[in-house]
Amino acid sequence: MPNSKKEDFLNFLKEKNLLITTHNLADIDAAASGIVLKYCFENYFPNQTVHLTFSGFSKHTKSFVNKFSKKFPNFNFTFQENVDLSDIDVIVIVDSNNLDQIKIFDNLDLDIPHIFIDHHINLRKNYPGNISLFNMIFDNYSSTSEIVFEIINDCNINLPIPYRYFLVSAILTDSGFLKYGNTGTIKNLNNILQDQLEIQDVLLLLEREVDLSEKIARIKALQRVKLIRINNWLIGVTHLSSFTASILIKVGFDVGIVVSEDKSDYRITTRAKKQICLKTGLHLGKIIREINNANGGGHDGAATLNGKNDVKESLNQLIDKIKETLIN
Ligand SMILES: [Mn+2]
Repeated sequence: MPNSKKEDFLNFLKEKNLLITTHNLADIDAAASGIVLKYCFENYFPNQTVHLTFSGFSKHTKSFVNKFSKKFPNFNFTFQENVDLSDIDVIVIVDSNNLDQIKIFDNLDLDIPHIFIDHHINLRKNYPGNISLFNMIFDNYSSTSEIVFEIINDCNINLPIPYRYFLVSAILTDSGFLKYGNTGTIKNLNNILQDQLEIQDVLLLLEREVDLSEKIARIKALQRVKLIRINNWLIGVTHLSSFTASILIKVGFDVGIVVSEDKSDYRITTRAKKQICLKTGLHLGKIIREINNANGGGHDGAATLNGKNDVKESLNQLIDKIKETLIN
């Protein structure tokens, strides 16, 4: 990322009241990006107010926070649930570039000034309040935390150890433990770790215990999976209440699709192996963005769709578009 871009961004934020936020149910990358960026701004702009608001943490983030707090009991995870927006000058949104996913914008004018720092494919929606000149949206980064880390480096801020653990945890989760990372990811990891952190300690923080009911739910989801074969590619489609399509990939599918429904709301999570993306040009994020009457996006090998009422229609569109890519 060009240095001038970071400089312009930091200059613009000078002498302004700042608010940092992220998408609903913050994952580890979103939470780390927000918390670490707040630390950075507070040190770089010592005379400014910096607020941080989350609508809540995801299940995985909560279990991570529990373990992390045992290792670092003094670490401050606090954030505001409600912020008085009347004296906020700029909102910095991390790990999303879609205002539909940002809780505080539910009842807000979209023209309140905001900037995105994100690694998801750019939606290019023209929000009236977005100061797009300062957006830092780079989909060649495997996590937002890496972009945040580069900003911190530019500010010459020496990040305390717990914050480093948090960033490394975020990078490892979002890069699928480097499966979706690149050489830049490894360089960033090395710069954060230095000689002060032990990577095995980070892995312990990220271990996830699966409870019995979740195990049973997964097994049942596998029992009712529908198999679609296109040439030598295997697509698996199933229903499961918690959103993880990666179990289908582990079993041997090239593309996994998991549908979760809650009353009229539904969510479809998709995963694809790197192989199939490289060989066929499959890009789940792009396909999902083209689906009518639903909202979503993501990367080539991982993307999510949210919608209401018409789950069958969206699922059919999705499967048809995947088939089209694989047949050609
Ligand atoms: Mn992320």
